[in-house]
Amino acid sequence: MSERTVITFGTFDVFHVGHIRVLQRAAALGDRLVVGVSADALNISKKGRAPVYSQDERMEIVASLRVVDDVFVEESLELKRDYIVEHGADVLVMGDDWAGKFDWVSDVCEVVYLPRTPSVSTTGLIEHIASLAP
Ligand code: C2G
Repeated sequence: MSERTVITFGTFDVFHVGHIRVLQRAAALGDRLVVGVSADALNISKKGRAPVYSQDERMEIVASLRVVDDVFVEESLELKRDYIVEHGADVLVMGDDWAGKFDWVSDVCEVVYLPRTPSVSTTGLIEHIASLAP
């Protein structure tokens, strides 16, 4: 049987335990995990600010993980189907904050939404660190 490729997407800014857990659970659904790391420009246009870590730094962190086989830059949310086809993915995994949002790619692959890890977020960490400043 051919290997099963899993694809997932994210910003992975200020990398934390919620990020590693979703990547570990995604990897466990197949043989190979490919990760689209969102471009700085995509974050600026969608969230109105640049990530704390640059896209090169975020790509380097995600690529270094044992559960990750390949990384690429996600330039646009609308290109999801193209990325899935290009990387030969059999399954798209997203955290359930995106539940239902990417069902439109289910013609090219299976779509799975995994529960988020509670009580940890990049925004929360940034606020916590900012509160430590004198
Ligand atoms: N995540 C999680 N638990 C948390 C925080 C994040 O499981 N406590 C998951 C998210 O659900 C997502 C992944 O970690 O699957 C990356 O989260 P973000 O970096 O916040 O990614 P986001 O900006 O939502 O992705 O195509 C999607 C875009 O790339 C945006």
